[in-house]
Amino acid sequence: MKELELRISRAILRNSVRELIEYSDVDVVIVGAGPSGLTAARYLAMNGFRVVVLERRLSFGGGIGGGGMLFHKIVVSSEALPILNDFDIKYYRDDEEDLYMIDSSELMAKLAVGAINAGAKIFHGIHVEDVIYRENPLRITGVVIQWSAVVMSGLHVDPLFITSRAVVDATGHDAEVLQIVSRKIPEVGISLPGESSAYSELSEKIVVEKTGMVIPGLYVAGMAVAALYKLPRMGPIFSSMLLSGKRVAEIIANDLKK
Ligand code: 48F
Repeated sequence: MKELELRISRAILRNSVRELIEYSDVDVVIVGAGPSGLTAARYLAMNGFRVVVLERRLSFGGGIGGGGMLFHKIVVSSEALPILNDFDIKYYRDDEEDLYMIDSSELMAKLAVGAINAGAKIFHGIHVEDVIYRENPLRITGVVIQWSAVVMSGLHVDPLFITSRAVVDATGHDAEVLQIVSRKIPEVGISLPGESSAYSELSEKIVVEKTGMVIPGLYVAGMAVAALYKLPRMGPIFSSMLLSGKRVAEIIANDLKK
């Protein structure tokens, strides 16, 4: 019998590499495992699409964990309750306001469980550093990936690629994928003004309305929508993040089925 150390290592390498090869070509790449990305992942996977979520950190939930100024409660309005029910997330109504309360830990955990149980694959510690594009007609056809540890080390290491029929920028306030596209493919004409100051009620509405395709193959959801269209920020009310994730999933499902 070989040493256990060798058997452990070979089992991890064999299974990880097999899956990385399997997920090197998918229907949808979602960049970011925050609330919008995880919600989109569940609804797309439930619809039968092969979905991979790439998250540069070693955790789920993006901005959920910080709650509102580190308090452990998240707020949603009644519009998001059907999504909470779909994910089996517990909530209750505030004593005084028509707002619904969720523990941030439960929201993070159950959004991730919901996405995974629906069949989405989530890889942690992978940083999306660029996109793949083709001309005539111009289209985004995948992403360029690197280990987050390599990015943090500052070493010069060439990346690898994942091809897909759709890429979703669900990277939050910085809209990192859109920033890259606006800088590196100027001919697509994307400019990124960044979000505006707080106006929660307005922002909750328009973020969902403006969710969708940016250019063929590239979609935007969550706070990245606000960065793209200079919409106000809304703070720790998360209805529009969940609704935006669901909406982008519906739009992509419709586009890919054509
Ligand atoms: O920031 P994040 O939670 O985005 P979101 O889904 O939700 C925004 C809210 O959390 C909150 C808010 C709502 O009221 O204002 O901020 O729009 O999650 C984005 C995730 O993307 C990851 C990042 O680590 C985070 O978990 N991410 C960002 N850039 C990259 C990335 C990248 N280049 N590659 C991989 N992951």
